[in-house]
Amino acid sequence: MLRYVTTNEGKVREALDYLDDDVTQLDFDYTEVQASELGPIAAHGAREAYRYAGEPVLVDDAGLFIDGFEGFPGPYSAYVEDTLGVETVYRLAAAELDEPRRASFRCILAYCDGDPFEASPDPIDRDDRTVAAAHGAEQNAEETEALPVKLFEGVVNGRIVPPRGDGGFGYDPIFEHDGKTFAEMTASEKNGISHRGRALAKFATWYAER
Ligand code: ITT
Ligand code: NA
Repeated sequence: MLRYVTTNEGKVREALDYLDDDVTQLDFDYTEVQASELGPIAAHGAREAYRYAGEPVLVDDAGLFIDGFEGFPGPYSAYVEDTLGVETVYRLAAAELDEPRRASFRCILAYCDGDPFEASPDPIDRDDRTVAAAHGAEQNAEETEALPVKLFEGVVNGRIVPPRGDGGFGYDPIFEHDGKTFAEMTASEKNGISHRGRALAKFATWYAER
């Protein structure tokens, strides 16, 4: 059975649209290593979650990248949502940036099942490895780092707008794509074009062929 590793119910609802009934949520809060990109965070999370679960795992790491803020909040999106809140992120962008305030949502899915397969090039560089090893000290850090991980990326472009709509979750109300915010879209509309939907479609194709 495939475990979708996240503490976020919103992600699970979207993922289940792309994956069959054989998938269940694993509510596991893996260590988020500090990195400027999502790949290393997701890869480390997938290895840690696989060691924890002993079953195939798919980790979903996502974030909002605002162009005019050099990608902020990016990998820190969850922290910034919890501390400042989405509305404040909009107000900061409105105060500091000219229209159209371009941004993108990015999602990286990281798959690990302990089997050797053609893994993605390891996205964790040497500095991140040290951090990851320190966090995973209670496990066998070296063995964990050797686990192959396959990454799938999805990106969607849009712009930061005043909050509209009450669907979705997180930053959806302030992210507009094609005239609608993600929070104004139906679940299937969002899933058809979103960063998560795109990454899930790639994963589902690869997984079905295994
Ligand atoms: P897990 O790490 O347990 O999966 P999380 O919510 O902390 O749950 P992330 O670390 O990936 O997830 O943080 C992503 C942040 O970006 C968080 O604030 C989410 O609300 C937000 N986010 C992710 N996907 C989103 C989406 O599709 N729409 C709006 N906001 C999203
Ligand atoms: Na998180």
